[in-house]
Amino acid sequence: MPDLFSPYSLKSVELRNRIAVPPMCQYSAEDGLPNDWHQVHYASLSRGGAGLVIVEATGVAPEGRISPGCLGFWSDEHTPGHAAIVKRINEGGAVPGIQLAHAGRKASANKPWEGDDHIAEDDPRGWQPIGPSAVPFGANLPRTPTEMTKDDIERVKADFVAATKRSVEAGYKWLELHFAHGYLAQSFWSPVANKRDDEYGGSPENRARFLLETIDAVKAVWPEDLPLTVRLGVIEYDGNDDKLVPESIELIKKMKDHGVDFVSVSVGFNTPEANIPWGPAFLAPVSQQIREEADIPVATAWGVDDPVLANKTIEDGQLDLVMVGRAHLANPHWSYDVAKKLGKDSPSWVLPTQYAHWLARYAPADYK
Ligand code: FNR
Ligand code: XEN
Repeated sequence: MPDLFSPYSLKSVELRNRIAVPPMCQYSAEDGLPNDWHQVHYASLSRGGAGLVIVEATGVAPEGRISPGCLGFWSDEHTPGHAAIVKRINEGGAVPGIQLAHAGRKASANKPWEGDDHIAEDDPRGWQPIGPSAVPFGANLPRTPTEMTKDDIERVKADFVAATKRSVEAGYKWLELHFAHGYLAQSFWSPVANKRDDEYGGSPENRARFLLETIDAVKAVWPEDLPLTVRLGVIEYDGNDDKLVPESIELIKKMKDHGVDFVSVSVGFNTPEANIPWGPAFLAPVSQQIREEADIPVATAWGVDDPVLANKTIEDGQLDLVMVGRAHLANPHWSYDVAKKLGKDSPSWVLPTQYAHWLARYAPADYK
């Protein structure tokens, strides 16, 4: 029976354990370009012992960024910076992944520490967001998006394809399409955000169309032997989940038929009117349901950072990987630390010598 520290294989990729660092925006780029911050941040996360490090939501187009500080991959100028991140993640022993994203109606926002709200319409730092329909998210993101034309849909799919090709070139080995958190693809799936009356709106089959077409387009250029994954919000906690959850499971079955290898299960965040039952591993039960009913490997994040609980979700067959985000920001060596404490550290993935030597000789109490 695998545990948190058993290796995990998917297609040609082998992770040294079952801990992944999920994508976490750093809001620290200019013009989408990775810089020193990103190099240090991702190197450190990889050295900390996780099996997989997924680089933050990376805009496939400038207007697909959440904020002006988000990473991008819409031009060849972005490739060297991403290749350097890949090199650093590889050096630390984790597998390098990337999340490709389009923020849709939630785009053009201020950085969280500068307000987290939509940039004012007359502010030249912002831009006009797009979405499936001219329906704003509301709350702190009140801008009404422009309803996408068929040409817009084709253009965004082409942007995903171009960014995927560049991701291959940069050396990423795990691709996650950001179909969650109320951003563009998630809002096509959402009956709350998608009010279209053409073949991209209405029935679940139509609301799935943009997502499945994007998967097909990306799959054509992503290597067959590498994992093609999605992060999908399968649940909203807005009172309509009796319908949405079974529909999401049917969608995941279709995604699997279209070549998706793995799902990171998350929340839709399509409406501010949700009542989310935050708590330890609260998405583990629905993740397990998806794992069993859609017969696809799954991960989830959101409070799976208690070591014993994280281990149990793997041992009980609820999850294939655990995603541990904020705990890795608090302690980039979280994975190593947990392994050490559970007596599971392996000679093949110890801390770098520069640290390990001193901890072995003059260890603080925790490391003895
Ligand atoms: C996030 N999250 C997130 N999710 C995502 O799919 N793409 C992203 O780029 C980001 N960015 C991001 C930035 C920051 C600073 C945080 C804290 C979170 C959500 C993240 O991947 C994860 O789901 C949550 O942090 C919940 O997991 P933890 O932190 O409870 O382990
Ligand atoms: C709806 C917010 C969920 C958490 N976050 C997710 C992000 C960035 C901000 C925080 C994302 O998915 N890019």
